[in-house]
Amino acid sequence: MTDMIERKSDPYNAEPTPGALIERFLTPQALFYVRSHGAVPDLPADHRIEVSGTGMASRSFSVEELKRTFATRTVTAVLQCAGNRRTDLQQVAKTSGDPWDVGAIGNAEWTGVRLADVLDAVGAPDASDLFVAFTGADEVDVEGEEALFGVSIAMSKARQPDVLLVWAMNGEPLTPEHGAPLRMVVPGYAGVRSAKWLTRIEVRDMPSDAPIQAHDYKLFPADVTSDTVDWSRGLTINAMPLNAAICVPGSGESLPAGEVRIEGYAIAYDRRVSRVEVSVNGGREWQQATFADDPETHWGWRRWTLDATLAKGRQHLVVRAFDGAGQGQPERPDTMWNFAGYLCTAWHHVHVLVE
Ligand SMILES: Nc1nc2c(c(=O)[nH]1)N[C@H]1C(S)=C(S)[C@@H](COP(=O)(O)O)O[C@H]1N2
Ligand SMILES: [Mo]
Repeated sequence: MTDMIERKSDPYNAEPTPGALIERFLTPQALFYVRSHGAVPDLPADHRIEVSGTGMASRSFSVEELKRTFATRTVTAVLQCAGNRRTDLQQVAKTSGDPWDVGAIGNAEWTGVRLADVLDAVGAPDASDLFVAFTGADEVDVEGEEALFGVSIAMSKARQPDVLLVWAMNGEPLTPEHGAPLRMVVPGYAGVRSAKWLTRIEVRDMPSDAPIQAHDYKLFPADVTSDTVDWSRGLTINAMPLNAAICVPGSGESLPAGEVRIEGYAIAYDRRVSRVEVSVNGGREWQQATFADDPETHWGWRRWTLDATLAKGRQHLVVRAFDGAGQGQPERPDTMWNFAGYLCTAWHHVHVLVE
């Protein structure tokens, strides 16, 4: 697909071109970034999901049984990889991880059943010190450690009504690369917690000890490197921070002089985006952008536009967003550099040539 930029061929990892990403409020599956740590498993239509845990009987459900047993719920939510915009951190200094630009994010309408309903049906205890772990059918390699994909979230998040076991995206069945036949969607959290190819849900008194949970997707200060890292001391990346990016025009593009429409996205999750500002002179002066979307839930993104007049020459565009508490984004990526290249939320810059 020409609108997708491959970041790794085996396993296939790709993001859409920024221009294609920003065309629609709901990102079509074919344009939705793919982040897979291993090969896409081939699961049968009657695949069963096992639910078990401390102090409860174990039970299994096919996707058909889930549909029949529980109320269907649809939620519009952004899914964003913690490595989105890693290229901006890699300009500060080398990091590990694939070089995602601004497209390791998408906004979709997810349909499934509430994890809370499934937990209630199997008699899972609702204690705040418990965790819910998810296992995928894919074998992954984390720094030489081979294991099934596994992650976990706290019971308090697991019981939020928008946390779903999902079989459809934008009203279509999930495609294999996005997790068919069933995946988790944990709105507001880093994409990694939304396990694809779900095979097992387990209530535990500890977080998952799978390598993806224990030895990956953690945030460290700048003085920690891959050689010195003690994974037990990192911040587990769950709730995602405020972010914004310019998608049109694209970085390095040549444009005719005159009026140009600048477009992009902003996302603040729980706090909702309150304002987006764009500069066409490298951050000296700012203009307020107009929102193109006003989603019903705060999990959805807000695309924005700004019509500006650009003079001939090299021009430097910048965006920054503010959340519902009036809090903005940090200015520079060097203040947030970390060796694995996670959570780049600095003001986003795009350089263009106006002719
Ligand atoms: N089983 C499994 N689930 C997974 C992954 C994976 O490699 N295997 N990748 C995670 C990561 S890091 C992200 S960002 C999202 C990406 O979902 P997508 O490929 O549908 O965009 O899925 C998550 N769930
Ligand atoms: Mo991710």
